[in-house]
Amino acid sequence: MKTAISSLFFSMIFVLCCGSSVVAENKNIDAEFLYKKSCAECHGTDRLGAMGPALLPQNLKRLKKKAAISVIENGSPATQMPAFHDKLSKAEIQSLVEYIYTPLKRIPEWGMEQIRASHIVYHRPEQLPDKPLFSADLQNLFIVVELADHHATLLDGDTFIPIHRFPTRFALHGGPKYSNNGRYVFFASRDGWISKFDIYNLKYVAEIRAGINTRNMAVSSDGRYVVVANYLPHTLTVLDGRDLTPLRVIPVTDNNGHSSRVSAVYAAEPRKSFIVALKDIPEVWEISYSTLASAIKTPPPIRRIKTDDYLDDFFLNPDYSLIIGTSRSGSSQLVDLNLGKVVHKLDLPGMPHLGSGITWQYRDRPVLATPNMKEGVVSIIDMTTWKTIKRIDTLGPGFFMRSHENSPYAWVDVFFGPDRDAMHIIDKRTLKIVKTLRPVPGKVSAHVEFTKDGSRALLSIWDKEGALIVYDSRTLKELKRIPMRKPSGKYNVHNKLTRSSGTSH
Ligand code: DHE
Repeated sequence: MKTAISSLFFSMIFVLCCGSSVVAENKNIDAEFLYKKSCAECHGTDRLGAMGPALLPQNLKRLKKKAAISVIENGSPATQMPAFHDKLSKAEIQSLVEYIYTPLKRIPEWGMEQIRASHIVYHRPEQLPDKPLFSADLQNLFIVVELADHHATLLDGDTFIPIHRFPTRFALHGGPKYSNNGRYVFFASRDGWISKFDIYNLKYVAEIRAGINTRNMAVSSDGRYVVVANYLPHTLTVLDGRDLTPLRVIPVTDNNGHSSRVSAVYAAEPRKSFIVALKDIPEVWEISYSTLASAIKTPPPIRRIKTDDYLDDFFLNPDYSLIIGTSRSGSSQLVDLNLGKVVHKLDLPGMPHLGSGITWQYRDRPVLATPNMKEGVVSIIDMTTWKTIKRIDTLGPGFFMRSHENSPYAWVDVFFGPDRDAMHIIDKRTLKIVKTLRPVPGKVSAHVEFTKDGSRALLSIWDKEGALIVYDSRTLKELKRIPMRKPSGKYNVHNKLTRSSGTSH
């Protein structure tokens, strides 16, 4: 006891002494210079976000300064944020935290006027021919996003020969969305640009900057509406899916006027609505497609469902009646969209990356499986009782899990740690890891997507000089390597449009 008290006393003295020297040192540190040197490349010179999120008090509301210090020191396991403890002193980190919590003198307005002014229409969709410029199975095409040099590749899913490679906006994030039976694909960049590309004519149709710092976007399957979820400003932007004309900016606030970043928006096709989860208000919103027809004149009615906690990450079950949501504090909840309330607590050890969960039939019941970004474990949840029936230990926290209706295997990556070059293959019938691939030792292997018939699995080597590796999904033998520049994700038209249970939508 005595030892504990004296060591507490000494550590208090240590903290006090160090604290005062940190304060003294802080005065001599040029935080703005430090920010430009260490942070601006990812978070934007103006702190408004780029590859990384905006660093403003408005967006850091839920992060205590102490936690912010720890993020800068140790990095953030679920993101690309590196650790700075060996590059910056304690005082420098402290001054950076003060700097990012200082309000900007002026946050640029990004309302209807600015959005409208950014709108570019390259081609009126109705003026472009309906016949594709190439021949291929149009349902078995892939779009591959190549992050290293901000390009995308249209890939033939039968021959695995690239059809067309084209530039994209800086730092695309999230899955591109297909509409109109796969003719068009929509991209969202972290800095708010939404682009519509005509796959048949290999041309951009239109672009618009819908936010300053954007989270993701959803498109109704007929392509009529696009809803963009923003971190900054705290808004949803509704666009006409045909040429991206802006229809309405919806401020995201609760009934008391508190505003919130948007966690994500998804198109719930069976419900004919958009589902929106919020980051700073414990609510889920539902906005019906039919109410958007008059969005230009009147604000669409919003169905607000109260939740027990924030929904930082979530996924929807196959018929879109339930949301499985997790918050950064670690709580997981099941929200019933029909009943309009939280119906269960869930036992998930950490936060899954959005859209990482997949479902399949295991014995007599449907199960949901998800990796998480904190621990090396895949949780298998019985979707009838919502109990975790198995936790499969992996070699490290993972980002993405993927399968296909015709495949007996689920592939899960190990995105972080010394084994980040590993890809586990889980037998969906036994819930056991049956193989661990290391396609390129030392380089991250991640994000698998299947061909339309599920016979081939495509895996990314996440490197500037990376590759897409094609596997026979039954024998697990490698068939082909296609050089690619950090192919962050690949998206199969058929699997996305049919909402395959083995992938994200
Ligand atoms: Fe993602 C999807 C959020 C970090 C690559 N990621 C998504 C989606 C969201 C999201 C909301 C769903 C969008 C959609 O498809 O509609 N991502 C977050 C985060 O909150 C997190 C943890 C922190 C952040 O930086 O925002 C995060 N994500 C990353 C990365 O660091 C990754 C690996 C690299 C990158 O691009 O920044 C990354 N996220 C991806 C990819 C998808 C994605 C490749 C699409 C997966 C799919 O198959 O649909």
